[in-house]
Amino acid sequence: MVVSGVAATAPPIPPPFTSLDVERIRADFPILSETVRGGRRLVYLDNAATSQKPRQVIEAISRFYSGENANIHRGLHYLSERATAAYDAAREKVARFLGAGAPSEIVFTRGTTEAINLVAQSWGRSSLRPGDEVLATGMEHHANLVPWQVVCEQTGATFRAVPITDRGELDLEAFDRLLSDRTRLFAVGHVSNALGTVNPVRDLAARARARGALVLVDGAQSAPHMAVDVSELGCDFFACSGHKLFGPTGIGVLYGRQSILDAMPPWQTGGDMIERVTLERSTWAAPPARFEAGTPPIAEVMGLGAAIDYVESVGLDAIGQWESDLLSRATELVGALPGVRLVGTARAKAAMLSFVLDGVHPHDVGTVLDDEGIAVRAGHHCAQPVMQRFGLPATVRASFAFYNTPDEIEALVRGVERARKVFG
Ligand code: 7TS
Repeated sequence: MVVSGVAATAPPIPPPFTSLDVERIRADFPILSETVRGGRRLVYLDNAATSQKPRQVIEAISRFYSGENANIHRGLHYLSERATAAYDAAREKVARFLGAGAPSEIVFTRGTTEAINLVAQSWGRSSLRPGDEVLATGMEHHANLVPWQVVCEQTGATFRAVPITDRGELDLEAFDRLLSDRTRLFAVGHVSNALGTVNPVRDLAARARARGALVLVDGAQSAPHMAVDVSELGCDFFACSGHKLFGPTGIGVLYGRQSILDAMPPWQTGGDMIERVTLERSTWAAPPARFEAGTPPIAEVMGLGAAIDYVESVGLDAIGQWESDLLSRATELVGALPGVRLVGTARAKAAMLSFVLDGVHPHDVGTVLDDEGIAVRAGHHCAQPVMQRFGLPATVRASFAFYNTPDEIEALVRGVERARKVFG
């Protein structure tokens, strides 16, 4: 097979992909058969920003609003009881999906960002002191940096970050140097959204916990692509977002080790999170209710449950294998294009490709690709320290999901070639 537009020096096409019935899977995602930009077939390669939704998720939300809508934990009426049972069942499903010890270790949040802010403002604000340190890394999304900087300012603790190497891996020697008995919490992304690096979190967590630090893993970019087991990772907190996991926006998850959640004060207060309220004082419900003040995003929780069912029906092993094949092919073909420099060449990578094209601004590459119906993200990816580390204003990022195909990678390759011809 010849890929049109690819230089004659392009490497040979690798052997056929592992089997995944990708056409059947794609048929479940209505948006993937949409056309954009005047009739172009949509090539959706912006999955790290948000993933598309299968009809099973869309229908679960629609079914809830059409026939089951009621508030939870309040009414004794039929619909409320059913909604409450379904909400609790979804929490059990998430607990199982992430390998938590019990559903009470799962707090529903609006997303990864809110989950991390919850830990920073509840645990961090109540227990950090001057002299304490919070250690993050130089490859974190702003959501796993800024909340720690803020709580360090509020408490007088010190914020530090593990530097990254030229390949986009964590500098493990620096990690060992920075980790100390003063480190109270280590906050690390499982997968970098700007570089694709998969961090060795199990090993890092063991080292951090051995020094007495808590470990928070930002799993926004890992949960959609690989099997996660928080007990195996050995972390104390794990955060992820429903909308990157083929579920709806507005719902995310915080896993917290039970004994730690039990000792944490509330962050937001109001209905549903109390044990008893008098006009003089109030006491708090046990977790997870303590951290879910107000009416939660009930329909979104139903959608998240359906998304987990869907992902499990495809199988995370099959997903991982398919995406690894996509990544290999994209790396070979895009990496071989004249003028392309890949940013982030870690030995362990998830299925995304960050790159720059010599002499062409990433936004211009994004615009040319968009003209062809190809959706990528061009920018700093909410990871400005990563851009600073590599001396770049931005990169182009193509991020894949299990419904992407080898044909779509070839479309990406043709699009980048065109950008070079137009602007180069
Ligand atoms: N952490 C990581 C590693 C992320 O990639 C993101 C979002 C977040 C946290 C925040 O997630 P949220 O659901 O609370 O917004 N990442 C991206 C991205 O790469 N492009 O758009 C959003």
